[in-house]
Amino acid sequence: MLGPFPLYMLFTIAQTVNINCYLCVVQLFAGLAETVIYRIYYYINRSQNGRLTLRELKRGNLIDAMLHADEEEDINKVLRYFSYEHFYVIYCKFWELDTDHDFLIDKENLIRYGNHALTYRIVDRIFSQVPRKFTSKVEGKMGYEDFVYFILAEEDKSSEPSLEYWYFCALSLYSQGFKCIDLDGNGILTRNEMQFFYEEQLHRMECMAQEPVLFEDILCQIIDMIKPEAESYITLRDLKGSKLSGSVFNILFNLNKFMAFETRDPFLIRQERENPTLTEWDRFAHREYIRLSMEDDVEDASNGSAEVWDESLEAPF
Ligand SMILES: [Ca+2]
Ligand SMILES: [Ca+2]
Repeated sequence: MLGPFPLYMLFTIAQTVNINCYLCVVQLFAGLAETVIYRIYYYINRSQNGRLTLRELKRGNLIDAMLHADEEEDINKVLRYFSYEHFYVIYCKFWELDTDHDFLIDKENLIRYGNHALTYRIVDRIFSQVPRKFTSKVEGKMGYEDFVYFILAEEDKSSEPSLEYWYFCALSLYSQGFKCIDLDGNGILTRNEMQFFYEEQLHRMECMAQEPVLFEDILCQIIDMIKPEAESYITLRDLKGSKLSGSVFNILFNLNKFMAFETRDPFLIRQERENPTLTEWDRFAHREYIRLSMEDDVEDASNGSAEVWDESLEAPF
């Protein structure tokens, strides 16, 4: 399906790394190709049956992305699917959590994601395989493919596949028709369901001696943000019609992002203003790539030079 493109990428990568490190190139290439494929399927294979149909291909932007990759000399400028930097961020995030490096992540590993941003309740739902059945064959553990789906859903919350991950999963090979935050699976998000998730956020705020925002207040805020057709519950259609649906998910189960939203984090607001065409995912990947590169003690982290690629290889590979 990807045609000659991976070979082109291999050639490009091979030019930028130490000639003595062929194994690194092969491992890097395998991880990169795998990640690109999972990203394509996450966004385009909406039926989640593991097979791309012609209709899905036409509706998606894969062909455009491939043409872009063919014309663009700097692969990192091809933000849809093929960016090396995006792959590097995903891979390093997985590597950081997978402390014993057996390529599997358990519940305790995932709870550390994003500086312990997520609640136990939502991590429980993920490990109950409600949003998506794990492809890992090891019970209670998430594999790399499962992690790619998770991180894209977590960091690109306003995109449609993410809405479906957190709220609604179509009946398919990888899901069982259940819904992640729609606890009773009746297709609507009620006050009780929101309260169930928010309770843990409230408890965490109290533990951190932060001034808690009471559920009644937060419920008014959510209704105000989403403006649902019916005031007593929220439907998938309501969420799809609102630009703030991602923030509602953060209110319910990601404390750090909820706090950033409540305090109107000026850094995030400036980043949005500077690059209004970028997606939430693009901005996250860009921030994290710079952070990871600095951690690797790379001097010129932001210009995508050959030295960056070379040094980067030393981390997970
Ligand atoms: Ca592990
Ligand atoms: Ca429900």
